[in-house]
Amino acid sequence: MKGSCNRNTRIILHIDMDHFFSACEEREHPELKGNPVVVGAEPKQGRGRGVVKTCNYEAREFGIQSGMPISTAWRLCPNAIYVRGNYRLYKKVSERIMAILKKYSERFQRWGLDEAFLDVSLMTKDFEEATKLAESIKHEILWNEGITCSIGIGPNKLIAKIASGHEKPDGMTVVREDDVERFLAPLPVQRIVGIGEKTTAKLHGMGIKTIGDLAAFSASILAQKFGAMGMRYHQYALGLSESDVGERRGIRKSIGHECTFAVDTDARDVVSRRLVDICCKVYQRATEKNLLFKTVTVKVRYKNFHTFTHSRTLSFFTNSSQNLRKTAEELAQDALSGKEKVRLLGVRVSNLKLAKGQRILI
Ligand code: TTP
Ligand code: MG
Repeated sequence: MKGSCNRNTRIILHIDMDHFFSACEEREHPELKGNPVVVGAEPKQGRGRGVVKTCNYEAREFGIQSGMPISTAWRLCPNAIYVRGNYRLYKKVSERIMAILKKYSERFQRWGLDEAFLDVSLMTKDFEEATKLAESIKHEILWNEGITCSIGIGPNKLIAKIASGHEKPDGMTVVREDDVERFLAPLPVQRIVGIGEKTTAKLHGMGIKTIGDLAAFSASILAQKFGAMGMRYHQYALGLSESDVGERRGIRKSIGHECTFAVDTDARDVVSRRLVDICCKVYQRATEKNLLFKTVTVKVRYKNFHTFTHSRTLSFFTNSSQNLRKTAEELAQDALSGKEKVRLLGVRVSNLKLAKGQRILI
């Protein structure tokens, strides 16, 4: 490791693999390359159910995107190559990529299967040197694993993460501290991590479309509308984030599982049984990771695609399967009181904490 420098600015890299699942498929089956490839549920000539997990950039040109019903993907591009997921493969490739990344800095944080942060402040003297290091990372991953990634470089995790998504695929975006405001201002608010569909709609209703609009907005009004998160959104819009890079901060903020019924159903016993199965899966994954949870969310998507999510935060952290099941059943009861048939059911636990007492932050 080279000597540290007397800069105050941190230099953080965010590495995000491009179209990860489909890239792994192309790597295993090179004949797929150049064709639109969709990973997800079986399309069954457009009658298939379930969703697109991801797709390569050729498929994205047809308008296909992750989370979309597989039947819509089929309508958009029936000639795409549709593959079911091979999670064992994705996990193996992910582990090898993470091992490569870890060599570059001990300040490393995995973020899901295909993303990671690296703090390279101590080993690079400026952003130019950090860019060279990022180029080496890209080459090493491509050489060893045959897949590309996009890297964002910034003075904190927030900026690095937004930057890595800026020039996908195979991108490299460098945002120095002096450029932060200019870089963020024109971007849509939903590029900020944690601003999802609902918050975006609310912000649009307030006339806030871009990150620049959000930065210029009154922090106290945002706090009135969104509580503590409002203040945080404002800080993020100004490009401010103190969060450190480190495994201790946790690799996930929630654990969930969901499934689409083979046929839409309003049979209460079928839905109830499926809910219990899903709870078991979530419980198993939480205990494997030694996690306690406090918030339970149930998601119900109806035949007409309207989707309701109901959450409850308990007054205590728990890892009890009974607590999970009971809470999920109560939440689902509210959501299943309508007459619509159910298409998809999901359960998620969040507000996680390691059983030994360590708090998991984003
Ligand atoms: P992402 O990094 O969000 O997507 P991506 O790598 O496929 O594409 P991009 O080039 O835009 O980064 O997610 C990583 C993998 O996680 C993705 O390949 C599939 C999986 N995934 C799901 O299983 N469900 C989801 O809803 C999303 C968004 C991703
Ligand atoms: Mg990715």
